[in-house]
Amino acid sequence: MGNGRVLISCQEFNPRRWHQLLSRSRTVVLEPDGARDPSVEYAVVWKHRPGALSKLPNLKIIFSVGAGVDHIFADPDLPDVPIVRVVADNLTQYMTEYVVWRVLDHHRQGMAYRAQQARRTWHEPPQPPADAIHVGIMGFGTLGRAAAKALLALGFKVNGWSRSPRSAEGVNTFHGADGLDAFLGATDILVSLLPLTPATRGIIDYALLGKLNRDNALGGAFLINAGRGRLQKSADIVRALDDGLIKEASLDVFETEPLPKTSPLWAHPKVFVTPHAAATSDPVHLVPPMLAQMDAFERGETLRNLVDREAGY
Ligand code: NDP
Ligand code: OXD
Repeated sequence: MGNGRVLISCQEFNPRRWHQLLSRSRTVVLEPDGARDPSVEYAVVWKHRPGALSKLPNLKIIFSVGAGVDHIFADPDLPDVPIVRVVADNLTQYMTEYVVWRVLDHHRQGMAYRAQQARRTWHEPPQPPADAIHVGIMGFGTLGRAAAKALLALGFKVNGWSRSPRSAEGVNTFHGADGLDAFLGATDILVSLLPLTPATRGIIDYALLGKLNRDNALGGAFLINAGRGRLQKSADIVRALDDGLIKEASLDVFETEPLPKTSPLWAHPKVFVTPHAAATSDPVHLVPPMLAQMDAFERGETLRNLVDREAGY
């Protein structure tokens, strides 16, 4: 059993299974009892209450339960300790599946076929091949690069957009604000896998969607957002759909979650909604590497998958 205790601080999420698995090698405490515990050295968090970590005098590391860490930076009293995010094959695989599923559904005209089936219509529209379609991955990081590989294997053309220059075999890469318009103009199906930061908040708006390539084999542009809800302006997406800037959208994330029952996205015939389920954090796969990092840290080794506080991801 390692020495440093672990505080689990979560909202909107039941940490029972995380507690069980972490307890196999660490003493685990919960709020409110653990909130001021001087023997707590690690915090495992998901949307923790602002200020909840500020009373831990010996906190050494914050572990995010997810790959995204915007929920951590929402805390104005965040202690100045390293933050470790999730990078795990299991989560990457889930996200790759989601992206491939949604790209193929738009490419193979799933929405049109479902509408036809409801009308009992037997009609085969023209089907462009994958290599006629350019998928643009906005947020070309761990998840974006893995999805790109799978899409390339299916024959799609792939573009990637990141903050700094990146290269990947077979992918046409763009970066920075200066590269954004060229990236969008070369993209038929936009896949957002960006983190939510001050620089990316609200980036998916009407103007951005208008820059996608609509003159393509599918007869229009498409949006898939599995990054974060606050990257997008939902009202702009609805307007872009209604004005024909984009043909269809698959949305896994929303400005407000759960998506309010009153949202027009639920009933929009061109929108496919999933409840922030693209890539779930499975504690069976994510707790062992967390525990291994705690042990490695106590042996004086360097931490992996650290968040860059200045960049916000
Ligand atoms: P990474 O940090 O590995 O990748 C982020 C990518 O976004 C990088 O390529 C980065 O550029 C790029 N980026 C960041 N800021 C900007 C910017 N201002 N302009 C252009 N590019 C930018 O993260 P992951 O791939 O692991 O995860 C991405 C996001 O996916 C998470 O932050 C989370 O929000 C979301 N997510 C959603 C899930 C779901 O179930 N819906 C599940 C898991 C994650 P650079 O390469 O230069 O650093
Ligand atoms: C994550 C998420 O960031 O589940 O991992 O959204």
